Amino acid sequence: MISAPGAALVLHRAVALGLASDALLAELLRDTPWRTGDVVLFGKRYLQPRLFAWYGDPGASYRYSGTTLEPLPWTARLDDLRRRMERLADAPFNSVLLNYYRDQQDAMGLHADDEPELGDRPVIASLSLGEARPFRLRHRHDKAVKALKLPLPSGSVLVMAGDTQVNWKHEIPRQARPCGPRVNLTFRYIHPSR
Ligand SMILES: O=C(O)CCC(=O)C(=O)O
Ligand SMILES: [Mn+2]
Repeated sequence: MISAPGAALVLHRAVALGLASDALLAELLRDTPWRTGDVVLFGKRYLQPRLFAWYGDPGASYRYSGTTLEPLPWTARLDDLRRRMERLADAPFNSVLLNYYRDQQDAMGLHADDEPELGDRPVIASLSLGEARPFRLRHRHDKAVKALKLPLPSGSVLVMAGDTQVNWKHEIPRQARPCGPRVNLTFRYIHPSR
């Protein structure tokens, strides 16, 4: 449990993934059709300093710039991870966004996962593999609340729930010091009809 006013954050360290976290990282780096491009996903423009891939159930598509980004079908590995994350977070997931931060220059800007497709109080399970990049959280409404900096170790899962997205934004800042690759998987539930 991480103490942050108006947020529900639980960090699980060393979660059972079915294989070692470094083996899983190597497998995902090798097998994922990583892409980049001019895509807006969850309100963020994806000409980004990182690569990504989007998997999910057939209905869990995301509309952007008049187009629909269809999810790739679940691989056996990602489906197995999805079930593990559902048990851990006690919530259903029908999609996963993979982000690949190749080195210290790859990053994700400050944002909240508060798009209507995600529903009002989304449960998001965030599995980190590889380099333990700092995950920064800032309160959206109260400047007096101190920012948080959580290193997310390889094999850890951060579950964000409750009003976390209403009250906080988060980011993976660029780093000055060289670092190795990191892959993050955010398991989400997309409401197809919204
Ligand atoms: O890489 C991370 O830990 C965060 C990813 C994230 O915030 C997102 O995909 O929305
Ligand atoms: Mn996010």
